[in-house]
Amino acid sequence: MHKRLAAAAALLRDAQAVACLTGAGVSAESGVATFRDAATGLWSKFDPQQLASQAGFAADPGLVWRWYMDRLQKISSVQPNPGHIALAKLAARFAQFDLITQNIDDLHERGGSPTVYHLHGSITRYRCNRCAAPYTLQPQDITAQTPPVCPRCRGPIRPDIVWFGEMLPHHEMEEAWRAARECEMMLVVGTSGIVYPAAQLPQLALQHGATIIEINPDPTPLTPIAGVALQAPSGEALPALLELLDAG
Ligand code: BV8
Ligand code: ZN
Repeated sequence: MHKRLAAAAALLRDAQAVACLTGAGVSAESGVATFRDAATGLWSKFDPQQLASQAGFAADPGLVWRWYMDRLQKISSVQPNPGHIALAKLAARFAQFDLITQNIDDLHERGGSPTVYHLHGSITRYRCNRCAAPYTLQPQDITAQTPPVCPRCRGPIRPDIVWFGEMLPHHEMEEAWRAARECEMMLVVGTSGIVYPAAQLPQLALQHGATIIEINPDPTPLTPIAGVALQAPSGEALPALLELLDAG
């Protein structure tokens, strides 16, 4: 592992433009279940892909609302881990650094990252599922058994995130695709590389001549295109990378 860390640090040392794509794994050491495991405990009998969809919301709005409120309470109760914090510090070392996340939590922001492109939206924002009017969550909504109703059109309120089958936000996609084209190095941290179109970004970076550094304890469909695969938890690998770069 040390040899690979040194190789990754050597590649990053002279880089000017770096991009980073993160997935649920970067928040795992904060205690937030990864998406593949989001259906743990009482949710284990549900398929997250079913719940994270218009069909799932239409079928049982209360169930989906409770699933998100439980995840919101979990996210609000945990802290950014050393991986989030090291990533924010690493970013400051490069002339250009773009952080793109598939995560809906705000742990990158709370870990010190100033600009985060959320390809799949954020659980901190809410909107009407019918008229798309933004909605400010009220304290009583957190424990409600059914979604709040839109003050404007009485439609059901939902988190401002991207469900399966829904389009990704235009601005974030533009920025992420720009970053993938411009970067010399792309860090791919804590993602199973299964969900599209996000999973296309490492391929796009590679096509534009970038080198991919993957940080994931397990191999993924992206591992074969990684120049360096650090098979370790991000909460350990990212601080170790930062230390090597600081050592000069
Ligand atoms: C769209 C918000 C179309 C919700 C999410 C067949 C083939 C190809 C594509 C498709 C297909 N069938 C359907 C599709 C499209 C679909 C898709 O890709 N499906 C997949 C499952 C095949 N994509 C979509 O529907 C997208 N929209 O395509 O629209 C369209 C076109 C035109 C017009 C209209 C519509 C929308 C996708 C976004 C869905 N929303 N999230 C919510 O969170 O509730 S995605 C969801 O899964 C997560 O948010 C996350 O972004 C994503 C992937 O999960 P990961 O982040 O990778 O997490 P995962 O648990 O999978 O893996 C964790 C990894 O971490 C593991 O590798 C693990 O080893 C590692 N790890 C664990 N611990 C650590 C660690 N790593 C480091 N350190 C550790 N400590
Ligand atoms: Zn409405």
